Amino acid sequence: MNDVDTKSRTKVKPKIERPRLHKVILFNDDFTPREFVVMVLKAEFGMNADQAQQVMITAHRRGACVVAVFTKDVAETKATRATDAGRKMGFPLLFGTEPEE
Ligand code: NFA
Repeated sequence: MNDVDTKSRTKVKPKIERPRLHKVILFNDDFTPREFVVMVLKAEFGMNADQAQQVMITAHRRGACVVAVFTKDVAETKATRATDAGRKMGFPLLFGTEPEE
């Protein structure tokens, strides 16, 4: 075993890649009350009142708004939880995810 050369003479460049991040997107609808959207943004995404209001009103005016970016698993879990919070109350509130470029 001692005479087996295990030492690589070729330099291997350690290629560390950060995990791709995924956006959580809030979509507008005509039914979910504004205050409820703000409440969900605060509860599920840790936003303060001003941040939540800004994201809600942007989605309301433009049709959709990026809420935040996370790793894939976290983005999907949060989007599901936030969407379920609306569904539980009978609202069509929808959060989706999308990989960042
Ligand atoms: N458009 C909804 C309303 O006027 C509010 C809303 C904003 C819903 C953002 C979903 C997303 N009650």
